[in-house]
Amino acid sequence: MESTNNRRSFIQKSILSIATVLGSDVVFAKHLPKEVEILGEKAFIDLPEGKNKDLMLLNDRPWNVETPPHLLDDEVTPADKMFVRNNGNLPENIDASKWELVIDGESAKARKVFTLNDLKTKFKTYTYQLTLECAGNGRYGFSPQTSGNQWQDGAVSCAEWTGVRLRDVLESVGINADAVYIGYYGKDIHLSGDATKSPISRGVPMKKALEDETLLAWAMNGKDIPVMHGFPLRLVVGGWPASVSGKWLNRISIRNKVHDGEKMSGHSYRVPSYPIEAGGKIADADLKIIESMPVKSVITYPKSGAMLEEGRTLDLRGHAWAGDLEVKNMEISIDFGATWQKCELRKPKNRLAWQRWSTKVNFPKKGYYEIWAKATDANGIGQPMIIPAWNPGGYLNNSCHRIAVKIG
Ligand SMILES: Nc1nc2c(c(=O)[nH]1)N[C@H]1C(S)=C(S)[C@@H](COP(=O)(O)O)O[C@H]1N2
Ligand SMILES: [Mo]
Repeated sequence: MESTNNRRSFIQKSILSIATVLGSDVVFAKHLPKEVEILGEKAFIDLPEGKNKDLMLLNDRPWNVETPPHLLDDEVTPADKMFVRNNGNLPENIDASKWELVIDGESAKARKVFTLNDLKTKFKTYTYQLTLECAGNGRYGFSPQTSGNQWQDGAVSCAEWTGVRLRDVLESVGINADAVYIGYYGKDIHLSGDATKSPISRGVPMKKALEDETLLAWAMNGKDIPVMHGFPLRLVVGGWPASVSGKWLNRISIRNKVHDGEKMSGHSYRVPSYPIEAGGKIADADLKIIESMPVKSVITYPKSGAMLEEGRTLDLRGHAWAGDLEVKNMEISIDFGATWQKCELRKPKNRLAWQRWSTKVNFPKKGYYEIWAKATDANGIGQPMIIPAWNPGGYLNNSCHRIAVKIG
């Protein structure tokens, strides 16, 4: 208590003596009750350059910014509305003309270095629309709260990525029969500034690495990848936790064991291999690495809080995705899950792209309603209506997205 009081009186004093915030006068500083802290500088932090102003800032060191669901309404997520999840600081002095990608590792037949130009000219180019969802999306829903960014519903994107197949590049180097995993390394900087440490270095098993849609991409939505999202080269692995899609990519190791890079162990991107009680403890050995993401959906129109005239039909829409699988059914409910109405559901543009869904809703009378959305994957597994299994990292909350609307 005492230290808080000291801090408060310090702030109070500094207001009265300086009476400015970011060079502006705190005009009514003398009226501020002693126990109240001014909101101050933190209210004036800008979003990263080029981002839509309605994105939500979770952290600026490192950048963590999420997209409110109604801003995910585009079929292909544009750069200005794409969530940002950085574990470290941005790389400095990026020079695409000198950028190199090293392929190495115990299970690589050789160590080879590729320039961006090598990648662009020596291999066939592919474009896929790929869903990238942070495994911690929805973390805010868990109770007790788990540490990490308290993402709500918007740490997901589905942009169009252009590049070469990781498979083609790895095969040109040569893969030994004992290969188990690939691990990526990027050029971003550890928050401590320590150049020997990597903020994050994750990977996927060979089977996922060698899929058609796993890309080494240099373009997003037909343009250079924005710096925030990995310029000039990014690994893009759709349907799995977005943390395996390494940004500012400069090395891939073909490993003869499960990759042991930063954030591959402990609670990072791992969940209990058997259910535990909320807040419970579990040994590291009983945590397993998250692979394909679970089925999920989002309502992108209207925005929660919409007011509609009585008697009007509402056009409702959103997206649904299911990790490595396709979504096979989409339903909505306006009566808290008592009954469900089937929606139209489009095929994905390609494997691992989200699917557009839409429907028309009529409301029986005026009043307050919630619209709940539920997707079911090709294996018949649907989204839970309430928060799924608690886990120490707060991952994989794929419960139904809901919005509130008022009629009349
Ligand atoms: N090099 C590097 N790659 C990274 C990260 C990072 O911090 N550094 N964050 C990962 C995580 S946890 C996520 S969710 C996605 C976020 O991608 P985005 O910021 O392009 O939306 O990038 C992944 N790739
Ligand atoms: Mo993430």
